[in-house]
Order: sequence, then structure tokens, then C-alpha cells
Amino acid sequence: MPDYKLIYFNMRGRAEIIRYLFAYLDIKYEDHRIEQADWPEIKSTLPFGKIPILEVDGLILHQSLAIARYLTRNTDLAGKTATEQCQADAIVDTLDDFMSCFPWAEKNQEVKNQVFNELLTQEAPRLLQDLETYLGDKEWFIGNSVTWADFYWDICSTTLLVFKPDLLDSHPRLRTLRKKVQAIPAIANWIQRRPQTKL
Ligand SMILES: N[C@@H](CCC(=O)N[C@@H](CS)C(=O)NCC(=O)O)C(=O)O
Repeated sequence: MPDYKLIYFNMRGRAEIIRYLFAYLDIKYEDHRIEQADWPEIKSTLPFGKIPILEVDGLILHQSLAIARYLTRNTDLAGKTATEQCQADAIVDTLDDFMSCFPWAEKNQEVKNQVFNELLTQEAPRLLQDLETYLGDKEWFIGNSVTWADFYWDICSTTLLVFKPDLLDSHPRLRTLRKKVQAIPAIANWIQRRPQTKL
């Protein structure tokens, strides 16, 4: 087994999908959380100046979703067939498109609040409706077993709920899917022992 070191801030953020995968796949890794104050110096040493990165026996991998795909390769979490894999990727990308619209690093709090509010009240309803329709009465988003798309839904929605606690009030199936992911023993265990952070 390679030596894995995950480097990110002390947040769930874009590293959390990687942490879910390590937990579910029962792979040992170092969850290295850096201080904001140390970031400028570390940034200058990184190939693309962004985190998360995953060091695999010292080799640096970047881009959270590329790393997630690397970890799910040859596992059912990726989807069991080529079409299921495409569907899982597409749900992840759909969620990621939305999460990437948020101005996470905006310094002007008023502007930040306004854009967050617009996205959560005007854009989110269509996305949530589409996700609920896609899920239908299935147990998981894709096929008949859990994939990393279900994990990503749980992770993204946990963060969105911080800003809009009633977000899923009219989406019972999406709430049930969150509960199912959070009830998977390895995930439940990780959620219980992970550092508590807002994001
Ligand atoms: N698409 C990239 C985004 C990477 C990214 O923007 N990371 C942010 C933290 S979430 C970062 O490094 N911010 C600090 C900076 O840009 O200096 C991924 O998913 O890994």
C-alpha cells in the first residue's frame, strides 16, 4: 500500500470527498491540516499553488476530483459499468458546477452574502428538483449500490445546509439519501471522529 499524505486546510471543503473515500475503502493516510498562516509559504512550493493535494509515496497529485477518481478506480464506488461511471462522474460534476459558483474567498462580506443568498434561493431549487427527479425512488443516485456521487451529495449538501438550514425541507428523498450515506458504518465512524469545522 502506498504512503498517502493528504494536505489541506483544517476544513471539510474540497478534501472531504478524499477523506470519505479513504474511510470507506479503509485506507490509512495522514490527514495533514495546515494553518492559514503557513499557507503562502507552502503555496509557493506546489506545482499549481492549490490544495488539496495528495502525496503518494512523495509524488504530488492535485485536483480533488481527479484524486477521488484515482482512489475509486477499480472499485464499485466509481460505478459498476462504463455508463454508470459516466453517470456518477456527471452527478459529481453537476454538484461541483454549483459549488464552484459560490464566491468562497470573497473579502467583501456584503457582496458575499448577497451572492450566497441568490444562489441558495434562486439557483438551488432547480438543481435540487432535478437531483430529486434523477434519484426518483432509487436507493442511490446510480445503479443499485452506493457510489462516490452519493458521497459527494452528502458532503456538498452538508455545507449548503450550513448557510440555508431549510434547504431540503421539501426534498425528502434527498434527505433520505444523506441519511443513508451517513449511516454507512465507515462513514458514520469518520463523521463522528473528524475535526468539527464549519465548512
Ligand atoms: N478544482 C480544485 C480547486 C482547488 C482550490 O481552489 N483550492 C482552494 C481551497 S478550496 C485553494 O487552494 N485556495 C487557496 C489559494 O488559491 O491560494 C480542486 O478541486 O482541487
